Amino acid sequence: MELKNKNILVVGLGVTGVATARFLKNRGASVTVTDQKKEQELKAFQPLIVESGIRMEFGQHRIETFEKTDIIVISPGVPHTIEPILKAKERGIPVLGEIELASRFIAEPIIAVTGTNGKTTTTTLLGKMLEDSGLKVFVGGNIGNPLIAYADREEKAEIVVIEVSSFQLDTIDTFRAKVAVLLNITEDHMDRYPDLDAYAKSKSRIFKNQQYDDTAVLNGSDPVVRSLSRNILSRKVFFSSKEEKGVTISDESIISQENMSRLLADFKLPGKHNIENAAAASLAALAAGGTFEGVWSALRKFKGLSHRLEYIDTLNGVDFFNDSKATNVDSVARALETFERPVVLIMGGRNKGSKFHALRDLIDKHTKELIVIGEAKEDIKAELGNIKPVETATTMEEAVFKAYNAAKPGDIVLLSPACASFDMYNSYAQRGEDFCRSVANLNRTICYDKTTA
Ligand code: UMA
Repeated sequence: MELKNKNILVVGLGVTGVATARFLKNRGASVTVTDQKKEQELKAFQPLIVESGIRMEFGQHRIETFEKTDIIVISPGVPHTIEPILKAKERGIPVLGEIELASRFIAEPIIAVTGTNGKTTTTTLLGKMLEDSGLKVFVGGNIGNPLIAYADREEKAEIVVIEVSSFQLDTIDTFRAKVAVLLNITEDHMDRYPDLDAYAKSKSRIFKNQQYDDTAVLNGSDPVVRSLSRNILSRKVFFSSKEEKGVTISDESIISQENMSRLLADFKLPGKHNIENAAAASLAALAAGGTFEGVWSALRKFKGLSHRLEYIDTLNGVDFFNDSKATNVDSVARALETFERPVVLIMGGRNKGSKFHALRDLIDKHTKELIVIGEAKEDIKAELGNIKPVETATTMEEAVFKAYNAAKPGDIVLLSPACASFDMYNSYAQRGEDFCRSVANLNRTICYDKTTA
């Protein structure tokens, strides 16, 4: 693909926009970046491209800019259905996503992971399995490290492992994954897709362009994933979770059932969903050239990731868990199913069009009280309020304090919001850190009360 002297418009100035603009500039393109936010709101990113002589248009998207460019590259957070993009497409201007552009400049095999939940855990674990198998690996994508940054660097890996979101899959064209993993599909991002069907179709694009000698790793316990698998051309390997710990696999050409059980027996993270993630990562790693020993070594060492059912502390017998990454209803369901002791649940944030009432049975079975925060608090109250007591809080500090007061020794306080964080924070990570800070402050208050009593 020739980029030299082409006028290229990059839409969205986040981590992807910065990396894309630099990549294009390094290949001799004439680059403009546009973002609907005002310049003051882009202070974190704007200085990163200012030195490279890249033009910038902030505060709005000008249709003329879109129409007089040769190629448009969009960031994942930019819907491909906004008016200026539709108008440019009508004029025949190519519109590519960053993953599509990057993949055209990557010769190494790409292993891609998608699904509604568990993507980051599976991608990270898969990367470690391949590393422990002795391979040089790049791990990136939706995990926070754009693929285009890898395409831009000189030092190459032997294999590329990426987490891909539905937003990124919406704008692929020739992108081909040597091994593609689909973990699960439940409702999410209903503020961007008209219905579950449209969202699922977008996820299934991960298999687009796969050939007979590629591999698809699929969750056989997920009915939506199963129904999507019919049209896949590549070798299909299903893993299905069992009632007791473990999975069954549909095709033993990658690993025998017995050896898969041996691997999973040494995996420590709690919950059926984590067993599914570990099985998917193991199958993908082995299909991509990883060794049994490498997979086993990574499974044994893996301690999980921050903000995903992460144990924080125990205060007077109450255990605190940070699950800030649970930004949809299904991930809260998975978290609740993991606990047998009563849970005081902190939920809320920015509603992504979720149906909170789908949690009614689990809330009834596992929780003793709900503490609701953020923009979605009234929606949550309306849908779940008549099952268990609900209190509202305006800050995380207040939510943690109220949750602790509602709990008894042996209970669990769980932050698992079922919402995006953007009403109160820049990211789910910042929200999780605020939760951890609030737990630490509560600990100090309790200790102080004890010493002064
Ligand atoms: N913007 C416009 N016009 C629009 C819409 C947005 O200019 O019509 C601008 C916004 O004002 C903003 C910029 O686009 O300044 C943001 O773009 P972006 O959201 O793509 O930001 P990045 O920092 O590049 O982050 C993206 C992914 N973000 C999203 O998908 C929303 C990151 O995933 C990803 O880590 C990163 O690229 C690197 O690949 C985040 C995420 O929440 C973590 N992903 C979703 C998820 O996991 O559920 C899909």
